[in-house]
Amino acid sequence: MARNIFLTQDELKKRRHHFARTFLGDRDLLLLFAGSEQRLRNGLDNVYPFRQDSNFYYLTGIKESEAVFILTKTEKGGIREILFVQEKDPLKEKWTGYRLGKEAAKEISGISDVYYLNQSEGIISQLFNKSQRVWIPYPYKGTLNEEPSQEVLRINRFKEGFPHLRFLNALDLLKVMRTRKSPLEIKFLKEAVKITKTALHKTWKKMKPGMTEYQIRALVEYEFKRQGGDIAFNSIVAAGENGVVLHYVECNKVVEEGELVLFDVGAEYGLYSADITRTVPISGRFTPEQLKYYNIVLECNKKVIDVACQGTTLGELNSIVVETLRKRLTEDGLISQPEEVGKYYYHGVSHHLGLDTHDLGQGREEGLPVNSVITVEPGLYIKEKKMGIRIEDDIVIKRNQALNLSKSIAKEPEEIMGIMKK
Ligand SMILES: [Mn+2]
Repeated sequence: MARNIFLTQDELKKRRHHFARTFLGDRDLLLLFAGSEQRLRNGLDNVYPFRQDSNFYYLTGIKESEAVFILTKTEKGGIREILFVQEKDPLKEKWTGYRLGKEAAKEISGISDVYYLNQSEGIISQLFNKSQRVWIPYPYKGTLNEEPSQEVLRINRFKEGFPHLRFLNALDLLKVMRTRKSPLEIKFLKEAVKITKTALHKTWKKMKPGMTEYQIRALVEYEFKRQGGDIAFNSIVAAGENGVVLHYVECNKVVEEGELVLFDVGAEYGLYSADITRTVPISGRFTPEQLKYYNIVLECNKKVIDVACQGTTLGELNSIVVETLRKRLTEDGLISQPEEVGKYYYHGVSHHLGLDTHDLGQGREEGLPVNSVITVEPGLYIKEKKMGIRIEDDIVIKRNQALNLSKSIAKEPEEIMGIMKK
């Protein structure tokens, strides 16, 4: 399997043309920045592994950092696409690896106007002078620590230098496009799910009480990489009580006999992300109490998948889970008032999935379109019983039903126990 997977020129051109035709007015311009290398993981020159900005990748197919892309219309109503990439630099390339240069960038993106970055200021100024509105997707990442990112500083400089321009948020436009997946995108997602499936099933056969969460996580991640995938997000392997923490990533506990282990993991393939959760008993058998609660979560998962289709909203899907849990947990006696369900289930059931694990997509109250891809992940977190259960599948929305991409990843208790028996 080839490690270097690219989107096709055809697909990229289609996306850019669609964007320009649908959203760009005559004196509009779309401006995208590639991600920058994130330095200082620690020390002076230890950089984080680079991963392209998803919007930039979506329209250009370019995985290299620092690039800039502009999409605008010509005076005759045609489309103009311009890409700026890093200069070739034999010395730097000896240290930090090859740069694409203009020719390879043209080849990958299908954009014929490719320049080096040192020409970008001049060309951007010319285009800005002829434009009225500039669409930029923001916020760019780097906002977690409240510091303005490099891109935000750049946008601020543009605002000062070109006061006649109106700057608008392109995320609102990109999210309409990115919500609906093309056949090629669904193919990549299927591959990401397939890699995740193999990793989970192989890991379940090997794991046993006494292993640590991080040893089990290593088995999963080894399989992702062995199959040519990447790790889409910080893997969660949470045993016993740790399963009630939604984004538990420490992974340093020894897994004890009889505990449940919650895996929320996803391979990335061609920059598309799987996102799968399964909860399995370390000892190979569910206890009767674990099984009782597991089956309640499984019921919620199946109900949502049965109902999801074109036009349903993420909000409606979540209500199904809340209603089902209210009913079942009241019957069980775990809760006595319907509101108490919030103590044991405290997130939404779905999010969009694609280039980003929490993908850019339409809002919770908008009807889902055909070929949108979402997760279905009901959960039940009972801290006092040291039990966290979540079952997550990835589905494609169709006109009258949903297509479950992760259907073949075991989730029936018998099936899971069968795999664990080896
Ligand atoms: Mn998820």
